[in-house]
Amino acid sequence: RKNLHLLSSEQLELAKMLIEMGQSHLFEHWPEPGIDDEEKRALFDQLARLNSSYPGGLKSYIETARELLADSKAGKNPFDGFTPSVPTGEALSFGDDIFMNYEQAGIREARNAAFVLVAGGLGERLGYNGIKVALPAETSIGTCFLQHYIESILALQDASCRLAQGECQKEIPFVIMTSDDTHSRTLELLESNFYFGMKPTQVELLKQEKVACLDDNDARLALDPKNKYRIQTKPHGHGDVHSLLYSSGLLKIWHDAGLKWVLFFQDTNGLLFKAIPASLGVSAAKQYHVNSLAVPRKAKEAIGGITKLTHTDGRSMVINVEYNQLDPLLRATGFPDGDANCETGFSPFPGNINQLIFELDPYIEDLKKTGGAIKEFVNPKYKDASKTSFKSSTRLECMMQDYPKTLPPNARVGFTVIDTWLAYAPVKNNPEDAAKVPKGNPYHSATSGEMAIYRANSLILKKAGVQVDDPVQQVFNGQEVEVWPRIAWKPKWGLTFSEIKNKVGGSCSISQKSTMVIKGRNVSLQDLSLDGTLIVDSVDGAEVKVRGSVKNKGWMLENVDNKDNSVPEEIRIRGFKINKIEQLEKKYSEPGKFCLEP
Ligand code: UGB
Repeated sequence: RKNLHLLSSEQLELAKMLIEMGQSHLFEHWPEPGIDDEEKRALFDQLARLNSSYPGGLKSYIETARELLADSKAGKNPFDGFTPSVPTGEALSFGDDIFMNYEQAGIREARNAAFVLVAGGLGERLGYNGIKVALPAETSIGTCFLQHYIESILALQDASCRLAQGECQKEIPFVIMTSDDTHSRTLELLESNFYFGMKPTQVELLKQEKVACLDDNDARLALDPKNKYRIQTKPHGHGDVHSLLYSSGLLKIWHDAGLKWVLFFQDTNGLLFKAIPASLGVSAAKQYHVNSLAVPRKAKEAIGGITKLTHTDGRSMVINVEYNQLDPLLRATGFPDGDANCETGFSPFPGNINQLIFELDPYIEDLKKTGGAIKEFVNPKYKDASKTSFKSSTRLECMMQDYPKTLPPNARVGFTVIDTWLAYAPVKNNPEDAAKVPKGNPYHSATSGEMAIYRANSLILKKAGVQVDDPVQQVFNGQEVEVWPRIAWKPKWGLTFSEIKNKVGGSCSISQKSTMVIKGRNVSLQDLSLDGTLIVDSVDGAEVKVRGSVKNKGWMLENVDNKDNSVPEEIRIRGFKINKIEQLEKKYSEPGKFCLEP
C-alpha cells in the first residue's frame, strides 16, 4: 500500500484487478518506497503490455488458464464425446491433367492472394543459433528460406499478372509474424538484402508478444527467478497470427483492395511453393473457406493428423489433431493400436503440413465475432501424480490450424493431399535427433531438407521428359539419404509443371554426379546432355537456349563433421559441403536471343 503513489491511475486499476484475481504475490515482496522504484514501475509497464496484447486482457488470460488447468488436473479428455474417423479430401497427382488445371486456376487466383509467414519460433529442436529463415534452403544456389519465399511470391505475382494480360498492377502483400526472439534479426536480414527484390512497402512485420507463465493450478503468474520485478514469459504459439492480422487492420485493407485469399505458411519448407498453385486452384474450384495442405503421414511422425471428429450430439468437423494427441485419442475410441500405419505403410490420417488457405471474406466475418482468439491449451509438466505442482512454469498456447474450431457447421472446410516429395521437407531437427529417427520415417533435418529439393527437381524434370540418373545412397550426419543430381532453379524459371515442361525440349539427360543451377527466367534446355556442373544466369529480357553436351569435373559433396567448429554452422548441420572443382558458368546481362552450345 505504501507504494501506491508510484503508480498511475491506469496502473492502479490493473493492480486492483490483479489482486482481486489472486495475484497479490506479485507485489508482496516490494520494499519500502525509495527502494527499487524504477524496477517496480518496469514491472507495471510489462504487466500493461501483457494486459493489452491478449484479447480480453490478463483477467481473461487468468480465467481461461484456471479452467484449462483444472481440466488438465482432472485428466479431462479434450475430445470428450468425439469419435475420430478418416476424412475425405482432394488428393492430387503431380503432373496429370487435373493437377495442371488446378495449377492454372491457382496462378489466376494468385494476384488476389496475400501470404503470411509465421516465423516467431526459435526452433529449439533444430538448435541453430540464427533465425531459421536465414538458413540456406539448399547450398547449390545458396538462397536462404526468406529469399526463396520472397522470390516465389514475386514469381507468382508476375505469372498471375501475365495471365491477366497486362491489366494487372497488383502487388501480393507479404506479412511475416515475428516474435521478440526473431524480430530484429528478420528485419535486419530484409534490410541488408534490399528485401530480396520485393518492395519494402509490400512487406509487413507483425510481432507477436509472449504470454505470462503460470506457477500453479491457481494460475498465479510466475515471477522471473532471476528478477523479482519481471513476469516470466514464453511464446503463445503460432495461433497468435489470427488476432494480430485482425487487430492490425490488414484484413480490411486487403478486402478493400479486392483480395480473396490468405495463405499461411511455416518457416523452413523449401518445397512448399511447388504445391501452392495447385492447392490454391483447389480452394477456388471447391470454394473452400479453409483448405489445409496435407501429405501422406507416417505413424508417429511429428506432424498433426487431419481427422474428422464426430460428436455424440451430431456435430462434426475436419480438424488437425496434434501429433501428441492422436495416439491417445485413437486408443480411447476403439483403435487399440493407436497411431499406427495401415496396409499402405502410412497412417490413414493425412499429415497436416500447416499450410493453410483461407477465403478472405468468411475469415473476416468470423474474426469480427472472435477477434481472432483461438482455442487454447495448456501442457503442464507435473512434479508427481498428485498434479498439484509443476516441474517448471507453464503457459497457455494456441495453434493457427485450430482456427476452424470456432467456425459454424456450414463452413466449407476441406483439405488437399499432395505427394510428400513435392510439398513437404521441413528443417526442424538437429543432426543428433535426426539420426535417431526410426528407419523409414523422415528426418526433417537440414540434410534431408536440402536433398528433398534436389529430388523434387529431378523428379519434376523426369516427368517433363528429361532422362535423370537414379540417386545414390549416402550418409551425412548419421542420416542415410538419396542423393540425386543437384538440380536447383530460381522460382521465376518455373513455378508450375506446364511452365517447366515448355522449357525442356528434345532429348535431355543429366547424370547423377551433375549439378545444374538455373537463375534466369527465359532459359530453355534443348537436347542437353549434362555430366558435370552447369550454371546459367540471365536477365529477364535474355532468351537463352542451352543445347549439346556439357562435361566437366563438376561439384562434389564432401562429408563434414557436425562437431567441427571451423565449418560454419549452417553447413555443419547438413553434414556436407560442396567442393566446387569445375563448372561451365554463363551469365547473360543484356536482352537478346542466345544459344549456349559448348
Ligand atoms: N511459430 C511462431 O510463429 N510462433 C510461435 O510462438 C511458435 C511457432 P514449429 P511444430 O507441419 O511441420 C507444427 O515449432 O510444433 C512458427 C504444427 O502444429 O516448427 O513442429 C514457427 O516459426 C503441426 O501440426 O511447429 O508443429 C514455425 O514457422 C505440424 O503440421 C511454425 O510456427 C507441423 O508444424 C511452426 O512451428 C508441420
